[in-house]
Amino acid sequence: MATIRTDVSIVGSQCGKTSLQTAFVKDRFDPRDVELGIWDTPSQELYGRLRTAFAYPKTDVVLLCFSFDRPDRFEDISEKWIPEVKKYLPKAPIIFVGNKKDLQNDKDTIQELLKKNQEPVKTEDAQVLAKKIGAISYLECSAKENKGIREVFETVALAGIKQDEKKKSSKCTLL
Ligand SMILES: Nc1nc2c(ncn2[C@@H]2O[C@H](COP(=O)(O)OP(=O)(O)OP(=O)(O)O)[C@@H](O)[C@H]2O)c(=O)[nH]1
Ligand SMILES: [Mg+2]
Repeated sequence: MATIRTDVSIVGSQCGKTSLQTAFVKDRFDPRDVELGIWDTPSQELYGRLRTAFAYPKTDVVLLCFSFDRPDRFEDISEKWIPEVKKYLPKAPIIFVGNKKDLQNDKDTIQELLKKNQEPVKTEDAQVLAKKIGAISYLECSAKENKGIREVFETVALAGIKQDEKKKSSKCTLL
């Protein structure tokens, strides 16, 4: 079987994107038949052009991430990332990912957030948002504990295969 190339952009506000891709690469796991091109995008505004000019034009699948210990950044998903992704990548499937799962029940994190009258992001809230934004999957992982990383990239690979099939079948229709 020919190798399918899937490019995935990892986006989200300073939430562990680089750690996620590093954990995956270290694991050296390569889903069979899919060659993954991983675009670990910088989230800061200063680098917006790096995402839109370099990463997005090659993107087949989007990994949209948040982190459990930053409930104050959770709204960035609807306010910043979804509008940007829908504008530049209207056809790309979105996989919604909760990073730093280890901090969701971490005592220190809970205590620190409580001081600001906040609490870690709840799984149920993330599931609701996943539906609202039309994500094809919602997954949780921890790069620190190396948990759930493989599943994230397996889901990317499967989405890449589906995208590839779609592209091929639309080409056939044209012929
Ligand atoms: N506890 C915990 N910390 C993590 C995890 N993943 C990343 N971090 C920490 O979170 C911080 C930010 O991680 P990065 O991977 O640099 O985040 P990023 O999304 O790439 O940030 P930008 O590139 O600035 O957008 C670092 O200090 C990491 O060590 C995790 O799974 N658990
Ligand atoms: Mg980074």
